Amino acid sequence: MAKTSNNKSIERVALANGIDLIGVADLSHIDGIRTYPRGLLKGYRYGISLVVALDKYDDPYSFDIEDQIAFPLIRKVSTLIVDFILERGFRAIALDPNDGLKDSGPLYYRSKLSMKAVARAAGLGWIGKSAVFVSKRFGPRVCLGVVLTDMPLNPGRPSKNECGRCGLCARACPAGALTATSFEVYPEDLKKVLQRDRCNDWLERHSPTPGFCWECVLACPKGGKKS
Ligand code: B12
Ligand code: SF4
Ligand code: SF4
Repeated sequence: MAKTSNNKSIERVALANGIDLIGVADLSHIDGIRTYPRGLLKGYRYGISLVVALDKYDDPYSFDIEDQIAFPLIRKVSTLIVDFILERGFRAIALDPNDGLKDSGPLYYRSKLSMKAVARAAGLGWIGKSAVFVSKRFGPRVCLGVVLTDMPLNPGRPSKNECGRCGLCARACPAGALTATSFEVYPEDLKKVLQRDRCNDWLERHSPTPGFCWECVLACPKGGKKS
């Protein structure tokens, strides 16, 4: 009963402040995942996944919607949720939605924790052949946040992969960075699915709007599209 009311209270805080979808992952479902630091998940039982849908904004893919709108919103709501949980005597920390570890070198492609993995374990969707998280409701056109906590909560059930035989994301990628490889939960070897250097190189040097690209995301037929 306490768990259910905790879920409801946190959901209320999130939805009232602009988050479109929220879910709870039992972290045992991502046991063994790489984190920085290594013991990041120690003492936490749940990952609260926060989803901001992008289609609802006017022309969201023509400007840096992540830095200007979605990430600031996720930071604000993550802080509200952390405060709410701390006030009730439990532990909580927010991860930054742009938590890449370094600007260059071997840790460039690493973050403290994969937010896609938490969103999948929460039952909000799956990791697609595009290597991004595909939400059941909004498709992959979303940005993600995560709050870790030990507050008693009811977790969701991890989702199944629904990509099937589709491969539209790979066909749309201007950098040839995606291979359209099938997998069920997550790719054993991410390099076989996404060539990160190709993607990153496109983002940085060739994209018409330097720094970002949404082609694989926009090609995906999943989730309700605005138009
Ligand atoms: C570094 C980074 C990049 C790098 C590398 C991408 C990569 N996949 O590694 C580059 C610059 C290439 C990049 C590109 C893009 N990115 Co980026 N990126 C990140 C960042 C900061 C870290 C990702 C990371 O940790 N990578 C390391 C690898 C190991 O982890 P991963 O791919 O995330 O997750 C894998 C494992 O966790 C594993 N896994 C899953 N479950 C489990 C369970 C267990 C037990 C285990 C062992 C493993 C496992 O499978 C996952 C899929 O491969 C995240 C934010 C975050 N903290 O998640 C945003 C993030 C992934 N990016 C995002 C976006 C939107 C993009 C782009 C569309 C560009 C853009 N417009 O901003 C492209 C998409 C490229 C693509 N097709 O994947 C969004 C994705 C939203 C979504 N729908 O999923 C995120 C979540 C940012 C956010 N806060 O919203 N990105
Ligand atoms: S973000 Fe662009 S370059 Fe990177 S995988 Fe997607 S379509 Fe390809
Ligand atoms: S475009 Fe198709 S293959 Fe790619 S993530 Fe979406 S459903 Fe999966």
